[in-house]
Amino acid sequence: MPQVRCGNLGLAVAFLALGFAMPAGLKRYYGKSHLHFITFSCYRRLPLLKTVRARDIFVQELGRVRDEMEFRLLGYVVMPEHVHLLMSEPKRGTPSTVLQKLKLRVSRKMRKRRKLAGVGQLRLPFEEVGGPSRAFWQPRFYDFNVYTKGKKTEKLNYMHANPVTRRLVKHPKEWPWSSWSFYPQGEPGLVRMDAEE
Ligand code: NI
Repeated sequence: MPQVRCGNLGLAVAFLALGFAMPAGLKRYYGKSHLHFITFSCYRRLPLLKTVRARDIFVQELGRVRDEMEFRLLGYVVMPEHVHLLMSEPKRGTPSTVLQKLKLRVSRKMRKRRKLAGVGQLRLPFEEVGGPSRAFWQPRFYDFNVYTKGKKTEKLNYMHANPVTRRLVKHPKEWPWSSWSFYPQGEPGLVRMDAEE
């Protein structure tokens, strides 16, 4: 399902028609200058971001899409099979259009890498399990509006602790694919972080 407003509306209508409440995090609230805590996963939650290379590509594209669409990036973590972002709304478009672009850009880059690597060599798992569509991302994303300082801190702490909770590392500093080094030290990490306003 495309990450656009009409798509979400269609989803909302479908849920209402089935007599269900819209699942939390799928309903969009835009235009209130809130921050957005976004969560999205790799296709079937496969660990398609398990390599250093894949996570580096993701972070690089995240920075590029931020510059192009002009949103403020306040926090992130790239996990082996999912990503969290804390971001402002972009100058043009919505978090949905940002996610659409980012997901497309990253999956294209990953495919390009596969071609460069040559046939039969370095087969990425999504080729084997993703089938002919070679999907990289799970459709949709979860979006929670963040508009208090307390919630912002909570989400940042949650993101930075994620690799430790998952026992990938012992300390957040050992996982460079997050905004940890920026808080509160303000040290630059793999991608530039933005000031809140
Ligand atoms: Ni997580």
